[in-house]
Amino acid sequence: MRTVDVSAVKKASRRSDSDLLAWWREARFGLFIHWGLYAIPAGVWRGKRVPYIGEWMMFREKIPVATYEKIAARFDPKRFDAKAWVKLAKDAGQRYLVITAKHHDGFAMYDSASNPYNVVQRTPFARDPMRALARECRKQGITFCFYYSQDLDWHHPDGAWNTWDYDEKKKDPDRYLREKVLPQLRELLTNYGPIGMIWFDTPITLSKTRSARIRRFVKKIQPQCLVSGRIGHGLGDYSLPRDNFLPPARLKGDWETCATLNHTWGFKKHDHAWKDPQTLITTLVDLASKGVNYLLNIGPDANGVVPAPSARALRAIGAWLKVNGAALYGSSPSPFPYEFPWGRITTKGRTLYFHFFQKPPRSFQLRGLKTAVKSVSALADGKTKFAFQESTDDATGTPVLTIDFKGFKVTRPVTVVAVTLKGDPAVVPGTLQQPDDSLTLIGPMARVGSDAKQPAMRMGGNGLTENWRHPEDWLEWTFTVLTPGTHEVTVVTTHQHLEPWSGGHTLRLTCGDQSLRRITKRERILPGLRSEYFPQIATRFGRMRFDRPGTYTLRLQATRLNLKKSGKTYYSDGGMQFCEIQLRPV
Ligand code: FHN
Repeated sequence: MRTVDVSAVKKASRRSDSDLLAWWREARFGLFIHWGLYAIPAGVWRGKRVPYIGEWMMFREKIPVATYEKIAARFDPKRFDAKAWVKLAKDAGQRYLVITAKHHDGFAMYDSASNPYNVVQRTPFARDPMRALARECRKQGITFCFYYSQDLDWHHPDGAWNTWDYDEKKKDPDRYLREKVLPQLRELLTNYGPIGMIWFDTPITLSKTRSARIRRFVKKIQPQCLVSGRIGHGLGDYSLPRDNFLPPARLKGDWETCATLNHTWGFKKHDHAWKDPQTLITTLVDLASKGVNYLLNIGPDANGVVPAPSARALRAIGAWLKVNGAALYGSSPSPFPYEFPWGRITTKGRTLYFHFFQKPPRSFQLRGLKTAVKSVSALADGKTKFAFQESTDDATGTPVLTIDFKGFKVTRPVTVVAVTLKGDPAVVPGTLQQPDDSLTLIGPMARVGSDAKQPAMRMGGNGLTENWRHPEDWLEWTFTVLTPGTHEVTVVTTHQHLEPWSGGHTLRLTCGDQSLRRITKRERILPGLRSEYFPQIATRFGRMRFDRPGTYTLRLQATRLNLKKSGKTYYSDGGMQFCEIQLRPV
């Protein structure tokens, strides 16, 4: 086995902390690979389709260790081709690759000297696929990273969550760390060259001390190696929201959303719910505009074959990135904290990239950009220039940029226009009414307050409210109306689709002398990207009128919270997860 000179790795990588994330920020898009023994049952156990994600088979069916171990004897992926997998990531335009070195089933998919339950010792394949992948990644210029399940381990007697083979009371988490996690991390960090990141996951039972110990251990061996947010206790180098989560707004700090191409991570033969390239490209853009990396997963089958629909979708994203990559790689989020009805914005220095999800009107308006514009051109050909005009809305003083999109050519599914500025981008800070007269009040732009001394509710880093469990707490927005009129008011809340929705709360909305009161009901789920895994549950509240142009203040207070029905889970505090208020002209 090839070993790396650790002192050389350390020396080469002694960079300041802020530089550590530079490659990852530049990358914006990565390939996740879930591959393990679970690819053999592929979602079916003893003739029965097992619900939920494929790699959770052992847990869902409470398969005894002795039985599950036998699957290894059938693992012989004849068509595994490291070069082709890495080439697929390349073709997709992905810049890093994260693969499951050990998932929750405890099986090491690499040559682990410290634990015999691994792919070399227990399978007829008897090779280390990670060696080949590490080599190929280096050759093809992709940053190689490992996924490692540091808490859940259903194989080790002291690992978390196997209570059908092992007595919970006898578990010693420190022994698990000592015997399995740390020795295996040492192997992963010394035998495969420089590792971009260890992607830790599901820190459900880990104490802060143990998370910190694992982090220190990694950094001591490879100081430049990133540690994912799911190391737990906020100790990661960047943050992760829930799986497949698309935030409602731009986030503060560094984030990554990991996502599935169908509904599972590990291969399942009957999951054909493939996302189409249009959805995936739009999601990539949406996330980049909010400062979030996209880590998109494939689950190769037991033979080592990447499902054809996954490969097709990834290549379609790559084709789009070939033309439009300048607007994505190394981009910063939009200077505007909110989404636009027409698409999204990414930023690179003094250039703003407008990503249109549909063809814009010939006379297109952007409100709120304070910096003067130098030029507007199509990204796809770099030649087509568009005329523009800068003005100010008389009544509110809002800057308005009007672009004449004569000759606009659509590139499916997202067309990018580069807007070069004369200075650094600066925008009007509050919420503005959009040219289609709509207004959207998002959580992260609200003031959080309370009739009590201190609000118990807070805005979570992921853009949703946390701990909204007290009727004294409220959110308040100030926004600017340019075109007076009457608006239909809708409140949108959400939940993770497999967990209970916290609804039935009585909410009061007040704006000047207007007041609306309703109970949140699942009246309809808004269509769109975000709803697939986090249904956007809309409740209509009635109408509000804004009689004159100018600024308004609106307060949202939950006067009665219905918390009995909404259960707390490992992830959710059971309170109302508020997304936004939509004000739409009638
Ligand atoms: O339980 C795991 C799951 O199997 C999968 O690995 C995902 C990927 O983000 N992480 C956990 C659930 O969040």
